[in-house]
Amino acid sequence: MQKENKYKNILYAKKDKVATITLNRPKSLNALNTALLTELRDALEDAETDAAVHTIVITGSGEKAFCAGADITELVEKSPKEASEWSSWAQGITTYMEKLRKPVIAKINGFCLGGGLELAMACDLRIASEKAVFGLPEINLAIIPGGGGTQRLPRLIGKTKAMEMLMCGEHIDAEEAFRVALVNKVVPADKLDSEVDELVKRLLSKSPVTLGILKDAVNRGIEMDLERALQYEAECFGHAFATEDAREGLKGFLEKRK
Ligand code: CO8
Repeated sequence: MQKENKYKNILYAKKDKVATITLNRPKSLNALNTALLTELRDALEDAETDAAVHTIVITGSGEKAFCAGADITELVEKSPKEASEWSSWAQGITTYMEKLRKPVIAKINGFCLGGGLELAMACDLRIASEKAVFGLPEINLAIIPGGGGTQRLPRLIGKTKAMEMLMCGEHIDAEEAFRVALVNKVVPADKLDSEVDELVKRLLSKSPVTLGILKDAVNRGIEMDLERALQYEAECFGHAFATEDAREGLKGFLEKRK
């Protein structure tokens, strides 16, 4: 565990191969302001480049929220040009997280709205407390999502339900989020930590380099036409074979070792 936390808007801890980033503005339900997002980017870069980190967990502080979206007190001041530039910049952070070659888990402990859901959707796996609430309510402010929400939501859950969530701006509960495959699992609030720990344990048993190749194959391939995507999978299959871990994994099976 780090002795000092140099950040003001997030908590960042590294322990047992896991980097945990906690969005930490509980008084505003962990709303994303520029300072928080800048710190998030910095922590993600640290976690990506630290060879001792295998898996990254992102969560929110306090009982109530994972993240209630972009900080509206900051948004209200933006000109159209500034809003567009800020959206591109914030998208860069979610895309960075999606592309970095380590598993990223969203541990969703409460409200997961707007930019908060956009952040969660750029993670690889999402585990939610049964108290969690999801939505892209931007339309209620007469704006639209700008952190990838109009694009990642339909890709994740299909256009029909995504369009409903985007156009009506209503919240859905955790059970509904699971039903539409927006989250991987829903658990009682008091089991959220242990459930994520268990998932992390399962991931830690996998080769980190191969997980990175796998993540890249899925995320890049899904944006290609099938023919090109299958070619890309074959290239990635080759990359996996170039790793020590694959040699050991294949031989280990034949020699009846784990
Ligand atoms: N921004 C700023 N402050 C917020 C935000 C927010 N998004 N959400 C809540 N807060 C503040 C409240 O103003 C309140 O502050 P105070 O105590 O000083 O009055 C405090 O947090 C607690 O909130 P509430 O009193 O409202 O708590 P409730 O339990 O009554 O309601 C809700 C909780 C339903 C979550 C409600 O706070 C709410 O609707 N919040 C706004 C949600 C929203 O509209 N989010 C979308 C914002 S726009 C956006 O995300 C665009 C994304 C752009 C790109 C992002 C890049 C990743």
